[in-house]
Amino acid sequence: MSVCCRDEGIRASRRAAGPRGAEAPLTRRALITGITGQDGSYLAEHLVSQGYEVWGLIRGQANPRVRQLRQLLGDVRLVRGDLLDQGSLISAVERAQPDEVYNLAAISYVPMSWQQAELTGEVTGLGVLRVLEAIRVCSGISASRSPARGQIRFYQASSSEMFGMVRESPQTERTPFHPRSPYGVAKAYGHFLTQNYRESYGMFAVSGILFNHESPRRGAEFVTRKISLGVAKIKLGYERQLRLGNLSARRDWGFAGDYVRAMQLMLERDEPADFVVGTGVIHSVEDLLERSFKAAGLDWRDHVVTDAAFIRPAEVDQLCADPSRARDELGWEPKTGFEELVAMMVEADLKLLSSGGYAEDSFGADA
Ligand code: NDP
Ligand code: GDR
Repeated sequence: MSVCCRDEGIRASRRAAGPRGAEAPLTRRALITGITGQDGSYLAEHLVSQGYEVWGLIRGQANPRVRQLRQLLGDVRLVRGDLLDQGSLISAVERAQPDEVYNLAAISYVPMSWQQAELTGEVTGLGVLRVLEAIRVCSGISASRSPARGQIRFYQASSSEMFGMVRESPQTERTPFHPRSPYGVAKAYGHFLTQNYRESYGMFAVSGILFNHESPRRGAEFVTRKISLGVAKIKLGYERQLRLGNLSARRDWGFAGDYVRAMQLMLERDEPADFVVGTGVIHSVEDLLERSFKAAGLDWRDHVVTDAAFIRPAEVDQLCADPSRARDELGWEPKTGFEELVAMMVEADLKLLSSGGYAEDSFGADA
C-alpha cells in the first residue's frame, strides 16, 4: 500500500517541550477504538481530564451508544471505522493524527466467541493487525524505515483470559498462555502480534494484560453486572429469580476506572513493555453473590438458580494477577476494593431501575 497519511508538518507545529522531552506535543491526541464500550468511556474521561484531545472510533449507521457517549463526553471527536475494514482504519488514523492509539475494540464476551468463533477471530484477533497496519502505513514505517521520533504509540487491550488453564498462580508477565476459548486464542494472537511489531519495526507498541474489571457501565451480559441488575430487579419486585452458570469460578475483580489509568501510564514510559494489571485478590462467583445480595438486604440462596445454559464448553476456573511490575515500574495501584465495587454497582442499578432509566444498550447509572 502506498498511502502515507502522516502529516509531519502539522504534527511538528503542535509539538513543544513536555513530559517526553523535545518531542512531546502541546496537546496530546489519542484515538480510542471501542470508545462506546465500558473501558472506552472511562479512558476517554481520564484522558480528557489529563488535557488530551480525544478521538473515538465508532462503527455502524445508527449506534445507540453514540448519543449517550456525546452526552457523557461532549468533548470527544468521533470518526467512523470498523476493525473489519482496513481502509477505514487508515482513514481514521489519517484524520485523527493521533500521538497515541488505544485498541480497546473487540468482541469481548467469552461465550459469544464459541457461537461466532470466526467473527471473534476477525475482530478480536485480526482487528489488532489492521490497527497496527494502519499506524505502520500512516507513519511510513517499513522493514527498512524505522519509526521517526515522536512516533504513534500503541496500546493493545490484552486479557488474563490468555492464561486460561493457568500454569502458575498468581500470573505474571512471564506466565505461559493456555487460552480456553476462541476469545482467549484471538487475544493471544493480538498480544504476540503487538510484540512482533515492536520487535520487527521498532514501534512503541505495548499490551496491558488486564484482569476482570467492572463498573456500573459494564455490559449486562457479564457476571458482575448481571448480578447487580438481578439484585435490583428482585429488590424492586420486577423478578424473583436469577439464573447463573458456574458459581465456583474465581476471578480477580477490580474497578474499570482504576484500570484505564494503567493504560495511559504504559504509553508514558521511555521504553515499551507489557504489564499485568489486577488487584492480586480473588473471589468466587458465590462470594460475589453473597456480597451483592447482602448490599440490598437479601439472601442469594433464596433467589439464585443454576442453569446449564450458562455453563461454558471450557471454563477458566481461577485467575489471579501478580501486579508487582505495574506497581513498581508504573507506580500504579488500584484504589477501589472488591466490597466498594460491589456496593457501587448494586447502588447504581437500584437507582437506575428505580428511575425507570434502564435500557439494555445504555451505559449504567454513573454515566
Ligand atoms: P466492551 O465489550 O464494553 O466494548 C467493546 C467495544 O468494541 C465496543 O465499543 C464495541 O463497539 C467495539 N467493537 C466491537 N466490534 C467492533 C468492530 N468490528 N469495529 C470497531 N469496534 C468494535 O469491552 P470492555 O470495554 O469491557 O473492554 C475493552 C477491551 O479490553 C476489549 O478488547 C476487551 O476484550 C478487553 N479486556 C476487557 C477486560 C474487562 O474485564 N473489561 C479485561 C481484559 C481485557 P459497538 O458499541 O459498536 O459494539
Ligand atoms: P469473563 O467474564 O469470562 O471472565 O471475561 P464474565 O463476567 O462473563 O464471567 C466470569 C465468570 O463468571 C462465571 N459465570 C457467569 N458468567 C456470565 N457472564 N454469566 C453467568 O450467568 C455466569 N455464571 C457464572 C463464568 O463462567 C466465568 O467463570 C471478562 C471479559 O470482560 C473479557 O473480555 C475479559 O478479557 C476477561 O473478563 C478478563
